[in-house]
Amino acid sequence: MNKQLLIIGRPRSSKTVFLTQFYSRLQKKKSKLILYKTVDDLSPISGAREALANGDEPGPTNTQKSEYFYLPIQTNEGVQIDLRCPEYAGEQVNNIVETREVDKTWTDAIRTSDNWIFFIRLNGINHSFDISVMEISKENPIIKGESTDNNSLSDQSSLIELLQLLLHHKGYNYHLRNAKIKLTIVLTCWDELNTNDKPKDILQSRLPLLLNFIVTNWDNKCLKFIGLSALEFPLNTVENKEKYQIEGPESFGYIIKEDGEKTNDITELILEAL
Ligand SMILES: Nc1nc2c(ncn2[C@@H]2O[C@H](COP(=O)(O)OP(=O)(O)O)[C@@H](O)[C@H]2O)c(=O)[nH]1
Ligand SMILES: [Mg+2]
Repeated sequence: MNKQLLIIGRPRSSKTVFLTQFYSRLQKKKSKLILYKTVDDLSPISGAREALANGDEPGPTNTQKSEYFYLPIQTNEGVQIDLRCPEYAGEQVNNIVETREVDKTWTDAIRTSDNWIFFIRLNGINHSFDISVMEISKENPIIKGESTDNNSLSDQSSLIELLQLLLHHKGYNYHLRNAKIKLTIVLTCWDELNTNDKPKDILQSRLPLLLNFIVTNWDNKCLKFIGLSALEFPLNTVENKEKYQIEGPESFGYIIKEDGEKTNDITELILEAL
């Protein structure tokens, strides 16, 4: 079986950290999935691996860089799956929304993958301009609000727009609910949210419009909502850095399944997305 997984996410949504932690677990055999042969090219994640082993947070992925990270994995039932995860700078995703242009690498990735994993870091989402905070008076007719750039799209609208663009390039028929593409919404950096809620409920409270768009356009059978903390905690204290240096990066990270169950094996995210 040759499955191609497309991980989509804006800059700083934990893509590189996830792929690196995913690989480390596979390599240390601390997972349900295993590698059925060695990985030929580790260069897409080599910088991040080194940083995490030292207890440091990895730097951003080079903007020009766009490569595939190939993982030959096997489930414990013996099913072999070849995963190709594009490893790219998240700015490319921002460019797609801003310019409405999708280059060939991206069009190919969209067309050849029926399993999309959408990474959303809720803490990095900016709030849309809220008309209720506008203050206009006779003395001061200028709008006062949180945002000075009222014409830019809110992050929530951008995410919807992005999904629409991807569906368009996939050749999606808008009259039907999508039952062909499996969409897994992953709320990343879950540790930052300090919550016991289920992933879908959090999405409902934080990005209701996006959730509405997704559930109206997708068949329920092809949808999943998962929480992910690939790091488990930020590496901004000496104590946390030391945990990584002593126990190894692969000892950390967890996912929250749809029913709220927590598991330390982040490779299960891929099983959920298949
Ligand atoms: N607290 C916390 N921070 C994270 C987590 N995953 C990534 N980060 C941090 O967020 C930043 C961006 O992560 P990165 O994987 O490079 O994002 P990418 O741009 O999507 O590849 C880095 O500084 C990471 O250390 C997480 O699970 N929890
Ligand atoms: Mg990256």
